[in-house]
This record gives sequence, C-alpha cells and structure tokens, in this order.
Amino acid sequence: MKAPIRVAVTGAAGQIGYSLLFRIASGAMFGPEQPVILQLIEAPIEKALKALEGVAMELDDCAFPLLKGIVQTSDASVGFKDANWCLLVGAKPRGPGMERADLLKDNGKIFIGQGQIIDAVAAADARVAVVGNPANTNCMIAASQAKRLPAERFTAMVRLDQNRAQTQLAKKAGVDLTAVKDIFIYGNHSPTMFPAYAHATIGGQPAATVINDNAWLQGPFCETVGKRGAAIIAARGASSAASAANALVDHVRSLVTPGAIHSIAVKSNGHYGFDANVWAGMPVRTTTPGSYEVLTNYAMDDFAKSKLAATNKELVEERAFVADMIK
Ligand code: NAX
Repeated sequence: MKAPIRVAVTGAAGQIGYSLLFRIASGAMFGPEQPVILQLIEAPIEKALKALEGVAMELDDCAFPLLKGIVQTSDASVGFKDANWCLLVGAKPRGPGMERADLLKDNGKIFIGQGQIIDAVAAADARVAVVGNPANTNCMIAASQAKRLPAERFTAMVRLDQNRAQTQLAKKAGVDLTAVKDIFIYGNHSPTMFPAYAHATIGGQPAATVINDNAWLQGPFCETVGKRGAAIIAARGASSAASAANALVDHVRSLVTPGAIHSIAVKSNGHYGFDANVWAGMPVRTTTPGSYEVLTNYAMDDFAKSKLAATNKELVEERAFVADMIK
C-alpha cells in the first residue's frame, strides 16, 4: 500500500464539498491504489463547523478503505499542514445587490491569507486548485503570495465548462459524448469564457464540419456553455454542486495523469494574447504528475480572437480591482 497523501479542502461543509469529499475518499480523484488523509477546513462559524462534524461522521460511515484520516478545523495553518493537494473551494457567495468588485475584494482577502499559509506549511510538492469564485482571480491572488511554491503550482478550474461544452457538442451532433475530443476552454470562468469549438473533433472529424452550423456554434453553443451556471440556478434554485465537484475530480485526475490533455486556468505567459500574469483557461498536457505544459499550437480565427480579447479584458479588469492585493 502507498503512503497516504494529504488533501486539504476548504469550504468542506458547503454544497460542493458534500459531493466532493466522498469521491476523493472513494479513490475517484487519485486512483484506487492511493490512500488519502482529508484535511477539512471550514470558516470559523459555529453552524459550518457543526455541519462539518456531520460530514465527517458520514465519511466515517462509508468505511472507505482508502480514507486513512480526517482532520476538521477552522485553522488554515492546521488544515494546510503538509498538504500535497490544496483544493480551495470555500468562498463567500455574491449576496443580493453586491457588486462584482466587492465580491472580488471580499474573496481576495480569503485567498491572500490562504496563499500565505499554504506557502508556509504545505508539503514541498504541494499543488493548489481553486474553485471558489471568481476562481481565476482568486488563484492569481493566492499564487502571488507564495515565495516557496512556484506560480505554476496554482491552477483554477475551468473543467466544468469543458465538460459542459463536450456534452452540448455531442447532443447537437447526436453522438455519444466520448466521440467528442479536444474541446478546450479559454479565459475566465465566467460567461466571457470561450469554448474553442474550431479545434474540437467529433468521431475524428472537425466538429464544425460535423455540426455544419456556424451560427449555432458562434451563438447558442457559446452562450449555453457560458451561461450554464445561471441556468442551473434558475432550474435548481441552487448553484451547480455535484457537477462542479465532478469537474474538480476530473481537473485533478487529469493533472496527475501524464499525457492527459485538458483545460485548466494557469498563469499566462502571453500565449493566445492573454495578458502576462493573469490566470486564463488554456489547453495543457500533463507531463509528470502535478505538472503540465501549455499547448500553444492552436491557431485562432478572427471570431476566436475577438472572444479571447473579450475574456482577457475581463481578467485584466478583475486584476485591476484587486491590484492592492497582489504581491
Ligand atoms: P457553499 O456556500 O455551499 O459552500 C461554501 C463553503 O465555504 C461554506 O460552507 C463556507 O462556510 C465555506 N467558507 C467560506 N469562507 C471560508 C474560508 N475562508 N475558509 C474555509 N471555508 C470557507 O458554496 P458551494 O456551492 O460549495 O460553492 C463554493 C464555491 O465554488 C463558490 O465560490 C462558487 O461560486 C464556486 N463555484 C465555482 C465553479 C467553477 O467552475 N470554478 C462552479 C461551481 C461553483 O459555482
């Protein structure tokens, strides 16, 4: 049996946490041979910590053979101690009438603190995946606090958007979704994101040729993927949770699987016209477990370039709102 790895999860008693933790403990994220210790971090709020106790009780009651320990804490320096993976799910939701700039600032404060503590106490090989919104900018803020851990270790999740795009293409083409390959998400995890359909294939053929409806690809397809989160809230009365947890399982699973090609939000080095040092969704290939290279070889047509410019503009604006929070 391998030695257990330590997986820290913030917002562990929240909706996504409730779908996520059981998947991690069952082996879906790190594989059926890899034991885990879950280090569960919640806000220092009595109700949240009580709920966390209940979640930990249920984890116990699953008798997962791979689950070798559970830490419950509201102290981030305990929760991130020696963590190999830090999954930053917890964030403050946008309240009624709250401006996006206020959300950015409120959540920015959380990610400053967490970035510093992770850098101080997490394992030498620590990797960080950010889900809490605005995920790209929160990730940038956390990464900017780190002196020991390189910025490339900090990634934000756009996999839910990739999964959504894959399913929409499959439905439109009337094929099994496994026939859809190479659909990647560029930019911000927000309605400005761009699902770059021109590089996708369906059954080995260009997706645009198979679907043969450019107006749909440029219009309803991009819109459905970009606004899917809002559509789920309208239908379910709550934001995406199980699908977000599933996407995080996919994000990490792909990142620990050499050769996997997938979309993650990473530090921009200027590829695809993204401003240097914003965190933007891009296609990557996993090299060694936890490491990746950005795939820079996809050519963009004029439509794609305009979409990339729009999502880049939003990322740059978000960065300007939190300029005082970036080191
Ligand atoms: P919930 O409100 O159900 O849960 C969030 C939990 O985080 C709460 O239990 C809260 O007490 C906790 N929390 C808040 N501040 C914390 C802190 N400083 N340390 C530790 N825990 C803290 O939200 P949920 O539905 O689980 O969503 C979590 C985040 O994911 C939100 O920011 C949400 O916007 C974001 N999402 C991101 C997605 C993505 O694709 N990147 C998709 C789904 C989701 O909307």
